[in-house]
Amino acid sequence: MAKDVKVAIIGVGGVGKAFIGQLSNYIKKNVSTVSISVVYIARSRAALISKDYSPLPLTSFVSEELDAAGTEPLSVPDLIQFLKAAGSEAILIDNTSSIELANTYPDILSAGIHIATPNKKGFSSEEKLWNDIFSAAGNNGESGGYVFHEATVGAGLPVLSTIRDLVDTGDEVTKVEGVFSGTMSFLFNEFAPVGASGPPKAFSDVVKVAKDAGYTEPDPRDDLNGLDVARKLTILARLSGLSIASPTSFPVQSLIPKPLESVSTSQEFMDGLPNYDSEIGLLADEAKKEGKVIRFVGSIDVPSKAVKVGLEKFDISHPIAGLKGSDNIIAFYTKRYGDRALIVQGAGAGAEVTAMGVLSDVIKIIARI
Ligand code: NHO
Repeated sequence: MAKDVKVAIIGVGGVGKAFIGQLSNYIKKNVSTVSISVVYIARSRAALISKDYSPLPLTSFVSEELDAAGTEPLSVPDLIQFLKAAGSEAILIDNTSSIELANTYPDILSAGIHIATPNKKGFSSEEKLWNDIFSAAGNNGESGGYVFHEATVGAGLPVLSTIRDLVDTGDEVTKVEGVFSGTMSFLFNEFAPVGASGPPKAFSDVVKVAKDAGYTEPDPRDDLNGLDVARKLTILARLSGLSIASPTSFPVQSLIPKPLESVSTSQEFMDGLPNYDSEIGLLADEAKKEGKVIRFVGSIDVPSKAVKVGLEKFDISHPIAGLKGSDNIIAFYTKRYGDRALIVQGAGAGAEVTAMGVLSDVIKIIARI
C-alpha cells in the first residue's frame, strides 16, 4: 500500500515559492510508493487549509490564492493537532526566518512530526534551543520526528550532510574554513579580484551594484554585520562537536563603519558608506602588495575551539581567492583527509538552490519513514 505523507508549508517568499514548484514536479514524476499531499500552506497572515486532507493544488499562483482565501494561519498547537488528526506521517516545512516558529520545533518534533527547513534561527541561536531540538528529534533513533536543515549552510550544497557523514563514519574534523555568504563572496570577488588591473574600485560602489542587483538584503547592513556568516559557523561548529553558546559568543568582524551602525534607514547607510572607502581600500592595497587578496571568511579550529568570522588575506593561488560570482567554498580538514582538504564549492545563495536543499531533506525524511 502507498505510504501516505501529509505536508504543511509555512513561508511563501522567494524560497517557499521555489520549493512549491520543485515539490510539485517531484510529486508529478514520483514513481515510488509514497503518496504526498500538501494539506496546509501559510504565510504570516493567511493560510490555505485542506480540512479533509485532500491535496491542495500546487500552482505558481499560490500568493494570489492566499490573498483570496481570507483564512488566518493556525497556531502551532492547532497545526500539530490538525496534522496528527490525519493519522499519517507528516512533515512541516519552515520556509520562514521566524525565531518564534523555530522555538516551537521541540514541540513539533515531540509530537512525531518531521521538519525540513532553511531557517537558520533554530540551529544558530541559544544553545539550549539546539539541545532541546535534538533531544526531541528522532534523528538518533528516538521516538520524535526527524529534523533536517541542509539549506541553513551553503543553500543546496552538500555541506551539513558531508560533515555528518565524516563524523558518523569515525573521521575527526580538525578545521573548517571557507566563504559562507553569497553576498560577501560577490562583494569581495568584485572589489578585490585576482589579477585586477586599472584603478581600484570603491567598496561602496560595489555594495551599491550588489544592492541594486538584489544580491544583498534590503538593508545591506544585514549582510555586512557578519551575523549571517556567524550563524552558519555556529551550526557547523556544533556539528563538529563544539559547544557554542550563541552566534555572538565568538569574534565576528562587522564591516559596518561604527558611525553608520545606528543610522535609521538603509538609504542613509548607503549615502554615508563612501566616506569609509579608504579604510577597506588600504587593506586591499596592503594585501595586493603581498601578492594576496582580501576575502570575508569564517573558520573553526576544532582542537583549540576557536571560531572566528572576518576579513583575511589569501595568496592568489589559494582556492578561496579564486572564487567567482556569489559562490561559496567550504574546506573540511580532517584526520582522514590530512592536509589536503575535502572541498565543497558552488552556488551558495538563491531561491532555487536553497529550495533544492529543502526538498532533498524532504526526500531523506520520506526514505526513513
Ligand atoms: P522571504 O522572501 O522573506 O519569505 C519569508 C516568508 O515567510 C514570507 O512568506 C513570510 O510571510 C513568511 N513568514 C515569516 N514569518 C512567518 C511566521 N511567523 N509565520 C508564517 N509565515 C511567516 O525569505 P526567503 O528568502 O524565502 O527565505 C526563507 C528562509 O530561507 C529564511 O530563513 C532564509 O534565511 C532562508 N535561506 C534563504 C536563502 C536565500 O538565498 N534566499 C539562503 C539560505 C537560507 O543559501 C541562502 C543564503 O544563505 C543567502 C545569504 N544571504 C547569503 O549567503 O548571502
